[in-house]
Amino acid sequence: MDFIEAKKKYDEITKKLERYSYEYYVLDNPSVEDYVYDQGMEELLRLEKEFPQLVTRNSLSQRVGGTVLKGFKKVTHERQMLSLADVFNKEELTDWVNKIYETLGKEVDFTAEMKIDGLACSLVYNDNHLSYCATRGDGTTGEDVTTNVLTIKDIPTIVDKIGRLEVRGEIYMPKASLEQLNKEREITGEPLFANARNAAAGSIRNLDSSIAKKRNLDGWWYYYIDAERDGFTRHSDSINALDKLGFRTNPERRVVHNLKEVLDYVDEYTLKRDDLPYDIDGIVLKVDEFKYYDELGYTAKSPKRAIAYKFPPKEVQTKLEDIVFTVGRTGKITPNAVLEPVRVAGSLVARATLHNEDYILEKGLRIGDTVIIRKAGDIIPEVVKPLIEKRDGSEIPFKMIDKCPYCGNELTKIDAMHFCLNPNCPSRRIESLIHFTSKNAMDIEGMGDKVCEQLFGENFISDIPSIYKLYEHKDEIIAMDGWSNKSVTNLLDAIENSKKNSLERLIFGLGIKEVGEKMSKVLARRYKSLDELSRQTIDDLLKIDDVGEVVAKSIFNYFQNETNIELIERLKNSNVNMLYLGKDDINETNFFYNKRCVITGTFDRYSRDEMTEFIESQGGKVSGSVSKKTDYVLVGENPGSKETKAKELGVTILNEESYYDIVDKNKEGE
Ligand code: 3BA
Repeated sequence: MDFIEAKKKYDEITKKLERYSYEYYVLDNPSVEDYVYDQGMEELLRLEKEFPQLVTRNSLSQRVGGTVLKGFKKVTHERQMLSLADVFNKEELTDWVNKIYETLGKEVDFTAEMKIDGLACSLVYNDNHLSYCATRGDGTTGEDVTTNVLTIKDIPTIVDKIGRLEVRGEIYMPKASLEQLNKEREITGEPLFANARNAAAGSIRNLDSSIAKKRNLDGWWYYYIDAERDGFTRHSDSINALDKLGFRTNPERRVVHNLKEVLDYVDEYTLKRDDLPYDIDGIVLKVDEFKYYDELGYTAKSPKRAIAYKFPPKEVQTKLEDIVFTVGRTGKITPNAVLEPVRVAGSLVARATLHNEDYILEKGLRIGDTVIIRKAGDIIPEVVKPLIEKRDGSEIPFKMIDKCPYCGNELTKIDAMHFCLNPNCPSRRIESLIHFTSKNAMDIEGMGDKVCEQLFGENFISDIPSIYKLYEHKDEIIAMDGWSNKSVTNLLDAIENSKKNSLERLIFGLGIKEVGEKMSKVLARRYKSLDELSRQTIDDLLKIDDVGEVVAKSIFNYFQNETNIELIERLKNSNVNMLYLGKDDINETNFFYNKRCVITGTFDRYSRDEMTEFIESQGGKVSGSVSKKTDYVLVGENPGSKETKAKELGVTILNEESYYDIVDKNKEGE
């Protein structure tokens, strides 16, 4: 390879890795397994070795990684949060150990510990009190996630330690909680978390702290910064001290004294890993005695005193028997792999999503192929690749369908996805039923996807209004397998109760394109009845702040459509409530009525989302930047430049206390 070729390859891989990294750190939603990233990185490093001129200050190899999100207050780490270098097999691990021995001129002890699959965070205490908790971010700057972290039990807020104490570790979601959460998300139709890290990160980096509270998170604390200053000489001693101070420290840690003990520890936990109640993705080894740290030094990104041994992913082979298509509520066509059932990471896998046409073509899958299957994060089955050497010529190359498998309608391609845009497609109708009954829409308990599918399959329900006629089939349902008088009665009661829901649930449940949960609330609050909403022109709708052309058109078109008009009429005839029942009545006696507000800094009692919701419920508006039109700037702790700007422009400032007074007054009035 010449330099030009290498440079081209180098740039290509960099671009790919940057995308993976963005998906991982910013979206908390990686499209590939860690090892794909690792492989790319390895290749990059190989190229750099061969062509050192490739390395620039911007090279991935020179960056620590991660990105800081908007929304949380930024925190600069007093000590940079570095990364851990990785090894992927026992040979590389052995080399690493020997290198340490060589550098130091003797054999030394290591602490071996679990590599928790979570989100690295730093807890900072001053004179006994927790000051804040920050995520790692890009290593230099993280996000202040204190409010969220305080929802986790067992995080000490007071410690017996004068002066500054900084403790780092990993916040994670136990396996059982992740399973439960994904089960719930499956029912409500939300995307599943691919692994424990994403789930933990998604919870901690959510601006709404009530989410973190519900998510059952925990922490393991593995790094006592300034332990040496505090008189400790070994990592293991410092962690024991953290334990005494009240931090949860992982009990699997152990001091190992030589290479054999290192490798035995790895073997032991390769087996025990599945029995732990939390996910680990490897093992971390750290030189135990602090006195060697300086001598060992650092690479651009990580301290040489520590290494992560990463477990190989669990993969199995099976046959790709067929590729079948499902149609989602929006008409999106998803190809799915039908697999010869195999056991992977503890459960039987027979299906795996193939996402879209490009995904299949990129992997070059053919029906009849022997394929490698893996569970991304031990949860979501994924087809990794075909084994080309196992082909016998009978395999059939994949061809995307051009007609809907349910209604025969011509498909429309938008970006990489195919859609069936026939609103009457039977498969879309069933998805629309599932959506209508789901938790955040009409919340009809006992009517999840399976039940919807069953009732639809039996022709007891065919579209949304027919749900309210289900009672006509009561006896027939009772007679079906798996149903009893009681369970059918419960279901019918739940359906009856849903008639009383407030308008926003109905609007969301109708599944109008572009109208999500939040928009449904805005519309319900503004128009108070479905009739009023249905009368709005595109221009009327465009007057709403968060409504653009696309949304306005979609809402307008929905109410022009004959099928939809008839559907709403039938719902009315079944006495489904079509009025907004929210008790916040917006009027000019409200403090924030018609006021434009800007929030800066953190407030003890409320998250930013809660404050926004309150101000909006009073008829006010919250915006991001201070201008002459701003009525109030709400200033919490550690405000940003917005406070200065407010003073400059002479905008009224409300401090924490005044804001709480306003909220409290409002409560008294209720
Ligand atoms: N130990 C992650 N870094 C870790 C302190 C060093 C370190 C980790 C570790 C650098 C785990 C990089 C992010 C970071 C604190 C920097 C562990 C784990 N040790 N057991 C050696 O369980 N995932 N991650 N965290 N400082």
